Amino acid sequence: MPEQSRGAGPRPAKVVLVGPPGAGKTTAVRAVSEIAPLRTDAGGTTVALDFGRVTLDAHTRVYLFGTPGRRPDLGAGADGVLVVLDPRRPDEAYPVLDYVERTRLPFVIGLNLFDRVLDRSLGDLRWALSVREEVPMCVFDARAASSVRSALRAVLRVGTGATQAPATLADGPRAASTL
Ligand SMILES: Nc1nc2c(ncn2[C@@H]2O[C@H](COP(=O)(O)OP(=O)(O)OP(=O)(O)O)[C@@H](O)[C@H]2O)c(=O)[nH]1
Ligand SMILES: [Mg+2]
Repeated sequence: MPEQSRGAGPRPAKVVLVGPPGAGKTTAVRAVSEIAPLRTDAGGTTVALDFGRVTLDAHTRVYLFGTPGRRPDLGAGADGVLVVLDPRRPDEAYPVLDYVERTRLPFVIGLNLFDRVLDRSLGDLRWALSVREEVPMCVFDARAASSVRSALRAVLRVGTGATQAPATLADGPRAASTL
């Protein structure tokens, strides 16, 4: 980015959170955002978009858009997508995974632990979700800012790897984010 090389501040990135209703998208945006998140919930579910912002480091400021689980819409593109899933309910993930695959945007699957431990291996979950080996999966806690930040870093690594060097995709994000 030209602005970055001129030292004009952090590079803006756009990450969209998608996932079934109740998976933890709004929780994650609220946990990590440096600005008061726009509240668009009604009756416990998001009806418009969550919006937040987080500065990951001196070079990267992420604008977050949490889509309503009942009406996912990636709008005008993104640098990457975090698919937030409840690992106890893999069946609910199929429509959203299908949707994200079709956008061809880089994405990472974030399994929100809901205070639990995984009761099956990531390999089993990958199989249950029918997710390709190339797609990074990470376990995270939607209520913990540091955990959400790690998941966002994984998303941006995939975005960079997908557009610049396939080797990065294979060696970097998967190894770093797969627990
Ligand atoms: N205990 C616990 N509760 C959580 C966690 N993550 C989310 N929740 C709760 O689960 C409920 C749903 O979370 P939301 O973040 O609103 O889910 P969402 O993905 O935004 O759902 P929609 O807007 O309907 O698509 C809320 O009551 C959260 O407080 C978690 O890690 N642990
Ligand atoms: Mg929500």
